[in-house]
Amino acid sequence: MKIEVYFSVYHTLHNPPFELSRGKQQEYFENSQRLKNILKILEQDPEVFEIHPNFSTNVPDIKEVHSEKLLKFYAEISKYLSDDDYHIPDTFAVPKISLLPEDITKRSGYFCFDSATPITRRTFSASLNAASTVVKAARKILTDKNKIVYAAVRPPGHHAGKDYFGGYCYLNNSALGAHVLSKKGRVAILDIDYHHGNGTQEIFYDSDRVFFVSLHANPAYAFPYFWGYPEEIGEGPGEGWNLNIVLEDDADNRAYLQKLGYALDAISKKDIDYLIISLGVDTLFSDPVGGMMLTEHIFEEMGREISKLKLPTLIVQEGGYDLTQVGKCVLNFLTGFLG
Ligand code: Q9C
Ligand code: ZN
Repeated sequence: MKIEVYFSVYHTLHNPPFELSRGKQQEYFENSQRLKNILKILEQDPEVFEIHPNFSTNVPDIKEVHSEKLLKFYAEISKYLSDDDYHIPDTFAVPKISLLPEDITKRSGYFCFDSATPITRRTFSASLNAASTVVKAARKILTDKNKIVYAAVRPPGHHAGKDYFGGYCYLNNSALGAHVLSKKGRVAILDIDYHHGNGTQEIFYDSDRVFFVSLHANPAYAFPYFWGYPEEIGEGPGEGWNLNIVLEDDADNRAYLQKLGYALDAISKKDIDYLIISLGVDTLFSDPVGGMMLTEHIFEEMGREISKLKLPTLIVQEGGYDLTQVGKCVLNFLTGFLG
């Protein structure tokens, strides 16, 4: 069997010069080398990976996932910034504040929740291209349910909410894909990035059309800190449709597979038609941003276990920052998935 790979060709347009993390100026970990490394490895096996570049930035229904004021903000700040400029908010609105500053350079703190997510002139274009790639990939799943489709995209998406951005994410790619699929059936999103997918959780928190299941490091000490606890189970019709499974930083392959087993069990107990995997490989022991104790081989095992759900599956790239290993981890996952 083949895996169709869709990739966001304009990802290189998003290339901020640095990030602020723990109060310090650091290299931008979510850089274009990540995706280049992944594609380079997948290109080596054209028998298995059928690679389709996506040049579109068209995202129909984007307003059903993100607020108009967030999109308007992106459009305006893109126009404001010159070519090698970058913007990092320095003053953040607490959630209760609803006033929106007129000045575009002061408005970012209303939408952004961390200091590691700079905006450049082309950030919005690159993000639209990533989102558009995932929507295209989701449509492919609808027309051919036997397909396994992998969306090789950046910037990633799972930290971006309806009305906010952060954690290297601007538009929620997986949520946009889930939105497309949820019109035709029930969807489960399995988020295996090291970090909790707070944005995806928020977008579907009151929905019983999309079951969000996330395995991640304990938010007591791991980003995004304010979300990701097991007590967060969804609300209204969505109650019971949000599942957070917490791991510790010392989690090894065994501990991880055990908890993945719980997640897969929970998904198989619901009547799910489509699966989206938010694939972060920043659980690798050597990852400079995340990092549990997982080794690269475990990703193959993870893919194999998840494939046993036998669901039409869309795999969406999220984190993974060890530039020498990210491609190998993704390859292992996809190989495992094929069985
Ligand atoms: N060192 C994704 O993996 N910075 N986002 C953490 C503490 C933000 C990660 C700061 C990490 C965001 C998609
Ligand atoms: Zn992550």
